[in-house]
Amino acid sequence: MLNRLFARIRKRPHEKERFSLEGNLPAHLAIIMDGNGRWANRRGLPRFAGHHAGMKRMRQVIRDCDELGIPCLTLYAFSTENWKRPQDEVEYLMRLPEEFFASEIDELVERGVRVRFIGDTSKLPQHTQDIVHRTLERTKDSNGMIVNFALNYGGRAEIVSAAKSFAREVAAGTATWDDLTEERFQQHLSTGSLPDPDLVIRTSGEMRLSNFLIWQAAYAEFWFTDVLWPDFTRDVLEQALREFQGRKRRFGGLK
Ligand code: V07
Repeated sequence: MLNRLFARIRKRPHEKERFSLEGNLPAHLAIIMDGNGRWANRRGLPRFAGHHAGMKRMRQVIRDCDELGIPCLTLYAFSTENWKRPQDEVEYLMRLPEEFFASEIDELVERGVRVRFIGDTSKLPQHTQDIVHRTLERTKDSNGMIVNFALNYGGRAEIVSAAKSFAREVAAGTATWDDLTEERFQQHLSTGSLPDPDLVIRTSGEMRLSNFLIWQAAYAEFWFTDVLWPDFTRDVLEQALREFQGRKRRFGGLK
């Protein structure tokens, strides 16, 4: 799976890389895009302006990751906890996928991006679910980078749902409890056959996992920055990747 992913993405001749990361890139980068509200507050803007700036930054980071050759990118767009926010803010957030789809889908298709979703999308407003389906439909024949949106995602809920899914196999007689291994269980998670994230980035100074990919990130490297998500430039991304490579170089031989 990994080699296939890398082979598909590897070096497009017209795209100059600013530094060589060959062989040392994360196969799966996961990002907690925090600090959009704070970014707006600091500028005296309403919170929704921060979310909008965050969406624009996300678009740029997808491009950056594609150009750098990162095969799989997971973005934590909306957690199961985010429903607790004021209703007008939640409504605004639920409109962002539509705006993103309207402005970005052509470029995503052009880049060959395969869009995936994790999380319980059945609880999203119907108009947001429609966008989810249209996005999947438009990118289903792509074979480039995977962009995985976590929408109404929670790691514990995902594990419970995987446990139920395996239990159903046992109830149906297609498995026995003796068949349950880590590998088998993992297949019931929403990330399915994707590689585990090897680097998790969280912006805005918070140093917690907050129920994000809690099973999958068991062996991940973590990189935290005080930079707020709307200010997460290519330079900051490259800094994270360089530090990731440094850690791999120092510890890789000892494993
Ligand atoms: C959201 C912008 C990014 C920063 C974090 C919170 C706010 C893009 C999407 C999206 C989702 C599905 C899709 C296409 C785009 C999105 C939400 C919030 C809920 F198919 N940004 N973004 N969804 N933010």
